Amino acid sequence: MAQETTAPELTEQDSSVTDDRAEILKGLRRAPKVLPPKFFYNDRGSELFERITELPEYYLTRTELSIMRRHIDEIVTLVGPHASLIEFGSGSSLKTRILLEHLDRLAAYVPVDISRDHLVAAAETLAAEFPHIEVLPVAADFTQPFDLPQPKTMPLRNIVYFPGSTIGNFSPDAALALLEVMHQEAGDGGALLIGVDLNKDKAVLERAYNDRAGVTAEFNLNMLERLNREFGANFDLGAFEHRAIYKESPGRIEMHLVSMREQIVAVAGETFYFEKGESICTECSHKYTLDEFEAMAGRAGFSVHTVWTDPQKFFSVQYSLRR
Ligand code: AVJ
Repeated sequence: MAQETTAPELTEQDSSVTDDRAEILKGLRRAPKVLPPKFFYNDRGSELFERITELPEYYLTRTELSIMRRHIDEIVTLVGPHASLIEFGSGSSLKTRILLEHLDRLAAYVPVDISRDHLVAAAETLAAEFPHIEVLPVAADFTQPFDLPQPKTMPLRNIVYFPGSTIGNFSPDAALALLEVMHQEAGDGGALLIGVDLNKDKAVLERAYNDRAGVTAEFNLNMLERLNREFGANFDLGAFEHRAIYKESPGRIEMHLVSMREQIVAVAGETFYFEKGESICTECSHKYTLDEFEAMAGRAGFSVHTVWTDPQKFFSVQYSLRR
């Protein structure tokens, strides 16, 4: 008999509508020019990111996955039964599946993402795969506090989950503010499970973002292609080059698109002048030491309980209790 499937019920936060076009123009008017990394992830960009995660140089995803797999029993024990798992991001990743497979009688799985369509699609897939878990997607900008839906079963505690070292995409100030939102959403007795990429040798980091196969370059340039298609831009993709460089302080990888010549580019009815060698910064990926991250989490009201790392100490998965 065919199993009846009902689409997960979506909660939508009526936050201020974010205007992508205005955000792009604002970034390009700045000196130096910037574009927010969230514009990487159209269909093509998400596909390219998937390929990045499989590159030999890109250690992050496979290392985080192996840490999760190796320590899942301990994670299950720490989380305990009847928790509500609140993922910041829409959670189509393998890491989320590991948790949904193993955690003990989850009261609910609550993915939170601003991209409504992506969120609904991912939630439907997971709800079908895990019919015994109540999936309650929330369409909201998770950098601002949002209301949690009420699961049918009362959760014993909230576990905020933020994998992938996405925290690294936020400046230290913005990361602290985001951890404060997580602290609020975790509530009394709650905890945070987060993936954090660790600071390391410059050569290892620069290789991870300058892969030999050129997939990261394609991923970076795809942002301009997207601007051409969706925002009335006329970037000459052959006149920009991908560059990823490590900056010591604060420890971070910066991804740039460098103009190979002097040129003028139109974007959404506005023109922008580029000097030869001038760049657009498309992403910062901050790398933390364990002490730095502990201090920041501490300021947001979390006490680090357990940190798992790989033998090379490249990446960490951290479990912090809400104070
Ligand atoms: C998804 C933000 C963790 O910063 O490593 C990968 C994105 N950018 N290669 C990262 C990314 C270039 C990635 N995060």
